[in-house]
Amino acid sequence: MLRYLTAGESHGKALIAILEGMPAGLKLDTKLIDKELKRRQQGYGRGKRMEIESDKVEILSGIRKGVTIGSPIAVAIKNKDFKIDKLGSVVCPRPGHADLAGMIKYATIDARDILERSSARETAARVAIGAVCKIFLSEFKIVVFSHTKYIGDIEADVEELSLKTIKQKISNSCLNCADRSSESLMKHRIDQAKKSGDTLGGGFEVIGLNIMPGLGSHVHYDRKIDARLALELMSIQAIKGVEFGVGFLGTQLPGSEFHDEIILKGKVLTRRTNNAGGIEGGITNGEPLRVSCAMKPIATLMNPLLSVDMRTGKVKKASTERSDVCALPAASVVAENVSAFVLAQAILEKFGGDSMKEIKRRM
Ligand code: EPS
Repeated sequence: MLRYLTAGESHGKALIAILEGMPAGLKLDTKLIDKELKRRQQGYGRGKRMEIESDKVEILSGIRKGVTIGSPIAVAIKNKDFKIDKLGSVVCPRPGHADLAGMIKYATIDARDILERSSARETAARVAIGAVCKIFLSEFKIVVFSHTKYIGDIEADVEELSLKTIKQKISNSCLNCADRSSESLMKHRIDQAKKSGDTLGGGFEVIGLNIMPGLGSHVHYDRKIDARLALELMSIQAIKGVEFGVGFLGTQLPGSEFHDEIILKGKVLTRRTNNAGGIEGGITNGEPLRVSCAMKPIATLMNPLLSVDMRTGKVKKASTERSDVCALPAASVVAENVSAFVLAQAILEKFGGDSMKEIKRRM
């Protein structure tokens, strides 16, 4: 069973992860992993940390001459900004961050012990292992990408665009957005938020192409692939909602407009629509995967909300930490990569195989 573990703190020595269960015989080009790591660092509205780090992966195990050998793949991303032991205490927990809940849980009045791990920096490790999974998926022509649907109150007008067009249009967008006119409005909103010491969230969609039917299963709740995707996506920092296909709004439609009629194109079974987002009964149905996430505005405000000083009990403004104004494009890169992990896991579950050769033969 493909599985992974991550470790590491935002200002610790490094972010690390171990991916166990990847078959032998997969060529790992670290440039492709570094490309995903770089994408995660980008996006209009990202904070100053992104000027310090230039995340590169070090593969510490599981390969020989650049090819997997079936053993656990350990990766590390070093922190240039390694200063965890020198950083001061954080005693006024930030509303919306893990600070106060973490302080209560771990019985500390210093949120630094919490935020070092709760920070979105951790997602660099998840992107590194997800990028390995994207390389695995590319062996089967499966492509996973994402695009920005809205930032704050500015929505991208992409309804009429085909998936192919969306994929083309996002290529040189600093907000991973397929609609140029709303992109400039989004940038303006981000500038406004920055000026007033505020932050922005938004929504994005992950799309998967060429995914074969039959991944996941209806037979048990924890084998449903939408449930497994939801877990991986919900666990990304700041994600407050996950929806598949036409999502929450779509559920207001009557069944006759919601469900995707089954049609024949020549000899090929296909659908007239894809409101389900490529999954029915917890199983992929051969249509493109479409899953959207809602991201709350970043919790650290440079114009902070009220909090309480945990040393004195006095009401005070929350602490401020260097932070992003908007990290939506970064979150969507993380979402692509954790989705790639779930798809790779489901493929290995269905087709099994200890080597790429064996899997391809079975497929
Ligand atoms: C981030 C690293 C962090 C933050 C940010 C994103 O680095 P630093 O704390 O040194 O600035 O910039 O994380 C948050 C804003 C947060 O609240 O988690 C990253 O690598 O994505």
